[in-house]
Amino acid sequence: MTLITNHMPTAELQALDAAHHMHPFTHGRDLARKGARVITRARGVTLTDSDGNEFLDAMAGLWCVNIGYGRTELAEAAARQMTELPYYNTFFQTTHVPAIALAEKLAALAPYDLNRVFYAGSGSEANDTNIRMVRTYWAEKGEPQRDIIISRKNAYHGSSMGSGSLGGMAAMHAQGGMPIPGIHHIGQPDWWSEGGNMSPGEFGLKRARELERAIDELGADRVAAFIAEPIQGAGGVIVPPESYWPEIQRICDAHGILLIADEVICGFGRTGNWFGSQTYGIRPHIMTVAKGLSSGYAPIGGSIVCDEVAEVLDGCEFAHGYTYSGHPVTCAVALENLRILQEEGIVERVATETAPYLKRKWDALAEHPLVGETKIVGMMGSLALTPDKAARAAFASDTGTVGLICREYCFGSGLVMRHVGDRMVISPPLVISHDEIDLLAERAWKALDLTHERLKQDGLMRAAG
Ligand code: PXG
Repeated sequence: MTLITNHMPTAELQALDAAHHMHPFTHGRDLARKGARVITRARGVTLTDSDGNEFLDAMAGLWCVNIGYGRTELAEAAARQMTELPYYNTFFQTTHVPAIALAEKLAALAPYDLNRVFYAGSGSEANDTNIRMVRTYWAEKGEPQRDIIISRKNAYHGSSMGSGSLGGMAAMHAQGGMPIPGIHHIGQPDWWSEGGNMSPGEFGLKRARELERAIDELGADRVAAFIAEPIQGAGGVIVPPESYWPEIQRICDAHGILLIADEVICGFGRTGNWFGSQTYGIRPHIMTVAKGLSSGYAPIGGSIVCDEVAEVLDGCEFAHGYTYSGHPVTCAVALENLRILQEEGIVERVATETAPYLKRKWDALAEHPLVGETKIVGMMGSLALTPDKAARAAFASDTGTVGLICREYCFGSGLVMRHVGDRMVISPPLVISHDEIDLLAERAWKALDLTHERLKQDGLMRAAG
């Protein structure tokens, strides 16, 4: 049996990693110089590295380990399924029990008439599916010219050519020929950074109406769909003003364009409901899911599709699919994860107990001299770091300089909190306890203090001009 354990000194593992392993979103030479942090095990909300250091993982891995680490039931579900039927495909008019059972379960959990599932192996693949699906839908309806998908700047929808093009990350678009044709980006509802003198409500309406303006300019008969995360995750946990989503919904309805809610982060309890769409009263035609669907224990994604879109697609052969669409082992793992989320009442507990508690602790960080706004919905939150709260100022240093310093102090304080530019973000496992929330807040405060001291010493508490 191949057991992959921590069998070498950290430095040797780091050297091998640098020699042979190419990391996502990482400057290779910088990392090689420093050595990657080697994570060896995890239980509950706690990670352990190869030197025995422990960290409270306030990111749930990459926004995905919703039920927490170490649930052996999922390992057992995978082992059972691997023994029974490790693989079969869902092409060529075949199916299998795990794919059927999970699709039925997702249809029951998803709101409205989102009753059909197209499986993928990740969120990126699912969003690639969505691009082809909405364009094929309109072609089947006799409107093949409706091929433009509107998305937003600073959105994240994945890293493949299609999903990366839907995303609005400038650094990604600068490499490798993205975006693909037919994707149009409008502004994001980030009041803190971009709202100027407007109230959040006015700004939310203004940014939503950019969708209407884009539809008018591009031509209503050219627009296939609008895609957005209910709350932008990788963009920095940008919580939209209350006015934003109702106006987006009105515009999509008025112009008859399809609405895709990317629930890859917001889904499966993250916002205190099963889906972010429920938190915001959004009525999507398609929801993208991944991450929390299996709590990250196995790679799976999918598109949950409304009856009308599915019925139109039923009229043709949709020439699309992945070897691992509906992989039996990942479906079995996801089903077990959903059983645990449901039977243990984890989503309800987030809504009624832990999220309100976390919100109190999180909002108290606004008292810290470095923190401008705090934002939190359910179990996803952000802090905007600033040298001048009243002016909502950005730092004079390159964006991300301060965030990176803070992230390093978080690690040093036993806390995994990510930075997006100069925003700090959290997305802890949904099973985090009150005591662990106390620890999270204490460690975050300590890291902020250390960051503040360092910024003062280095002359970095200056606002951009
Ligand atoms: N949609 C959303 C909203 C996401 O957050 C994807 C799609 C793509 O999913 P896959 O499974 O293909 O990665 C994501 C992924 C970060 C970070 O640093 C965020 C993601 C992935 C990697 C890093 O915040 N989100």
